[in-house]
Amino acid sequence: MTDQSLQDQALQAIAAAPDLDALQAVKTRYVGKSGLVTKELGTLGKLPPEERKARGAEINAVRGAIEAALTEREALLKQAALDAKLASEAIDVTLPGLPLPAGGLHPINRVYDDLTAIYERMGYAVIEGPEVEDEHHNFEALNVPWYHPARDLQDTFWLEDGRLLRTHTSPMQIRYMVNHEPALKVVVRGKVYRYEATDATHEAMFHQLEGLVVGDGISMTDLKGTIAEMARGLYGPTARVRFQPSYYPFVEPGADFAVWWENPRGESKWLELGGCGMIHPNVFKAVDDLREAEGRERVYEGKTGFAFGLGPERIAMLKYGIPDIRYFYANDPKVIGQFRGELG
Ligand code: YSA
Repeated sequence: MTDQSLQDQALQAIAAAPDLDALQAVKTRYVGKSGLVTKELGTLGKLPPEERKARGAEINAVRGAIEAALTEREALLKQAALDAKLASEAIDVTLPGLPLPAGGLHPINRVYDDLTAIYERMGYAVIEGPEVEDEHHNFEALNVPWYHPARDLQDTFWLEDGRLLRTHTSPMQIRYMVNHEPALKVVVRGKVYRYEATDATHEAMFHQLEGLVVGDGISMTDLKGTIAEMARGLYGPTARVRFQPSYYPFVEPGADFAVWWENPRGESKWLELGGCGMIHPNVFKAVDDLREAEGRERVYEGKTGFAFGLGPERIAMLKYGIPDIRYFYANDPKVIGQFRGELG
């Protein structure tokens, strides 16, 4: 092969090399240790000395041309590889972002918000209170002495220091009256705890809404009107309420109340919501005793008032079609994921 055709062949192969690996193969084939051009240089030793210089210059010219083409092609391919990498990693800042899953209000908070809105419209203050209570506020001051059988109705989680997890929101009646003078209207929202076996409608931790109204000349009629107004707020203007006599030591008389519940699918039933009644004089006396012990005036003797307590879980179960109370607190994304955004 002539020098010229060797050079032409090499330059063609260089120009045709599609990437750096292919170019490296071409380099090895022509100017590598045992490449075609290198081999040609190896033949110089066999020439007569006077021809060597000229022949050496010729082969080196071919080698120089090939190496120059290799360098140029290598720079080109490197740039192309870099351009391709940059293009593949480019970020299109005009593309819309990935949607982030939005949180939502827990069904119990939704029901609480509905209930408190109803009571705020009627002029009630909305408060919360401590979940760790003492025996006096949870039982004694509510006319439930230690020997009273009603204590068994609310099995208690006791703490090692003698305090307890409140079994209902009623102790806040006492705390609020000790710190406020009548007339007053207040609702309490918060968690309560009972040491009891759980089933589809009973949990060891659940919620209550407690209402308390104290003033002069407050009667059972006011209580019934208030519960009826709440029922209308929850279930519309034709909502019906039922009262049945019941016993709670802190009220006299006491009652349980239920609301007639129906949904568009034609299901309906009496929904037992909670207990209520006219505040027992012993509760007012216990409040005045606590006030006196704190150096405050006794102001509750001779006052009248009513109270009620209900469980929002029952309302939420029916409203959202949740068949088991335990779903509320199991944190299963399949359940709570349905309460994202603003539904219901
Ligand atoms: C009664 C009279 C008043 O003047 C003031 C308040 C009350 C209510 C009283 N403190 C009380 O706790 N009554 S209760 O034991 O019957 O509970 C009230 C409501 O809480 C029940 O009607 C029910 O809706 C709910 N509840 C009770 N135990 C529950 C529960 N919800 C879920 N799991 C449980 N284990």
